[in-house]
Order: sequence, then C-alpha cells, then structure tokens
Amino acid sequence: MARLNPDVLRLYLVTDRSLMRGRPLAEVVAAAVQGGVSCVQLREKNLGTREFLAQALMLKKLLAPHRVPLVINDRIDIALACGAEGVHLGQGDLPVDAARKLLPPEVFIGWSVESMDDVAQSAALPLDYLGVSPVFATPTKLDTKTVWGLEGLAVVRTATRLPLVAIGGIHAGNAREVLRSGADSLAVVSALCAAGDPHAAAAGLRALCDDELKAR
Ligand code: TZP
Ligand code: MG
Repeated sequence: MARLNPDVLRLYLVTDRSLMRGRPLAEVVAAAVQGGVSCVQLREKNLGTREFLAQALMLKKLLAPHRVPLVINDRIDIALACGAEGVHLGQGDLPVDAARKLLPPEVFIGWSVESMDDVAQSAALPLDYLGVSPVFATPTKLDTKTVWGLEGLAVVRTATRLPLVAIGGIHAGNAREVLRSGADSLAVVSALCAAGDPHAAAAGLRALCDDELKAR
C-alpha cells in the first residue's frame, strides 16, 4: 500500500453542486484550488454512471496541472475509469479489503468512521486516512450517526496513527480548534462550495491550516 503524505490532505474540498449557486463545478473547484485547496473529492449522490464519469474526467484534467489529487466518493469503478488518486468509502460502501484488491497500490483509500468500533476496526484495514464524520452537526449531511465533537475527535486521535480528516460543520471560525484537537486535515463542503468567493474562502482556510500545522 502506498503511504500517503498527510500534507496532501491539508485542505480537502468535498464537492456538492447543489450548493454552488448555479456556478459550474469547474469554476468553483478551480477558484478553490487557486486559493489553496490541496485535495478534491468528487461526491455525487444523484448522478448516473456516465454523467458521474464525465464530471470525474473533467476534474481530473482540471486538477492534474496543479498536482492536486482527485478522490472519488463511493465508486471504485469511476475512480479506476478516470485515473483518480484516491477513493473515499463510508460504512455502507464496498468493504475496504475488497476495494484494496480492485485498486492499483498507489491509489489511496479513506474511510469514514462514525463510532469507536469503526476506529478499532480500522487498525486491521488497508487504509490511508480516516474521515472523522461528522465533527459537528451539519445541514449538508443529515443521515449522520454520532456527532464526534472536539472531544470525540481528540479520543480518535489517541486511538490511531492514521491521518485524520475532520469533516462536518467546519469553517474558518472553528478550524483552529479542530486542528488543535488532533485533525491533520480539514474537509469542507459548504464553507467552499457555497462561499460567495471560493478563492478567498480557500485562501483563508489554507493560511489557517498552514499556520496551525507548521509546528508538526
Ligand atoms: N460527511 C460527513 S459530514 C459531511 C459529509 C460529506 C458534510 C459536511 O458538509 P459541511 O457543509 O462542510 O458541513
Ligand atoms: Mg459513501
């Protein structure tokens, strides 16, 4: 399994086209990348396979010159077909072991953990990072189980050496405390997708990440 440098995950944009105020996906992602996003996950819950693949290929082309990795949510087939650098799986998706067998060794795998049982299980799985989901309650995803809170995130930090990607309700106002509670990465949806100026929003969050993480 390829070892993932957690710096690559530092500011992690997870897409949601429904929050983009009518702006094209490419426009919002390009602005966010210019601002300092270091990793992009394409998350599509309502697209057919061909449309999903078309969006993935478009983003792959957009991100490649910036050396920003593309992560595909849920779909191993789409990740393989577009040459994505990573996949993100949840508790209801293809099991991690099965995904690892299907993917080339250099493709990294992230997994959402929703309980301490999941964290315990992660130790035996071929994983590259854990998504701590959700850190705060968020209207962007309503079907969540436990809300970890900063305290829960800190407990997860003590239980694993895998890079931790914090997601759920993260914005410039709480980002520092999330990083101080043990996260290696901030994953955001609305803080960038719904921002009036995604470039400026990304630049602000990135400066904050770089400042908090410089001592590590
Ligand atoms: N997984 C856990 S919370 C979440 C996902 C995809 C949504 C996070 O959205 P936001 O707008 O950054 O709170
Ligand atoms: Mg999933």
